[in-house]
Order: sequence, then C-alpha cells, then structure tokens
Amino acid sequence: MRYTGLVATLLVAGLSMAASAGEIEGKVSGMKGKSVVYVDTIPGKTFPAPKDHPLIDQKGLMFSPHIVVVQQGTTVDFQNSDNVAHNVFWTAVGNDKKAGHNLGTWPKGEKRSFTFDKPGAVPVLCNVHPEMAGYLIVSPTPYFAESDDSGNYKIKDVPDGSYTLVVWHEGAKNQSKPVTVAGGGKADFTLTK
Ligand SMILES: [Cu+2]
Repeated sequence: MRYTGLVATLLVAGLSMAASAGEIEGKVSGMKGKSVVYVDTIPGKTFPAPKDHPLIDQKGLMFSPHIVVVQQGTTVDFQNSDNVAHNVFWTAVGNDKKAGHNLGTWPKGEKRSFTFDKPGAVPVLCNVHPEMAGYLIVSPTPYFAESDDSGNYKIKDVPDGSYTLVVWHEGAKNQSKPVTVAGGGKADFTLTK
C-alpha cells in the first residue's frame, strides 16, 4: 500500500517535470549547410555567464571551427596554431559597429581572449590573410543550437513559455519567429539570401 503510494508520487513528479521544459526542434531550409538557431532576449531575464572558454583555432590558414555559437557573456580564446602570424578582428557585433574590435596579431602557440558581452553575429577576420573568415554567434540566452548539414536542429531544456526564435546563416538574412514551448515546441524556417 505504501509502495503503491510512492510509485504514484514518483509518477506525478515525473510527469510535472516533463511538462516544465522541452526541446525546440525543426528544420532550416532554403540554404545549404549549417545554421544557428537561438532563443532571443527574454524580457526581464538574465543568465549567469558560462565559465568555460570555447576555443577558436587558427590552423591551416582557417578559423576552426568555422562557426561557433556561445551564450552572451562567454569568454572565447583565440589561438594561433600556424607557423605564420595571424590577426583577429571584427568590425561589428550584430548591427553594432561600435562593438568592432582588433585583438592584435600574434605568433604560433599564443592565445588571446575576449569576453563577448553583446549578442549578435560576429564575422571574425584576419587582416594578414583576407581570405580567412569565421563566425561567432553570441546568443542572448543559453538556449541555442547549431543545425546539422541538412538544417535539422534541436534546442534542449527550454522552459515552457513563449519566445522569439532567431536563425542565422552565413549567406542569408536573419529571420525570427515566435515559438511556444509546452513540453516541447517546433519551428521551421525557409531562408533567403
Ligand atoms: Cu591569418
């Protein structure tokens, strides 16, 4: 009898937990390759900055990985692994040209760090090698995902609620749309250049 009561309690607890958060999933089409999808700024809500420092390497005259997505407030380490000097600079964060910055030029084996406090897409460039380009996407929330090569994406552990979803792709205009999460949510995008 007591055992049955415990099972029932656990079941109810399990169900209510399952209903409080879920995944946002969908497909981004219209452009080839990877996209980044994130939940835009939630009014009245802030998130503690993550402690981990993701690494963007400069290797073989390329930024690696080519696309990186982080939460706002994250410190990113930029490393040079080539035998030539590389530079790191960006001209804007999102539409904010005042957030442009030049980290300088440094040789192999060195690292420099920068904390990205503003949300938006950051095209990362090297003024020694104009053909080098990488992308850092700074999400205002911890709810973001990179799609696979076919455009399928899944954002995990999003609390129930109504949000604005933003999609970024290297060659397309940003798009946004509302999404409601109730134990899960769905949103597809069709991008245009
Ligand atoms: Cu370079």
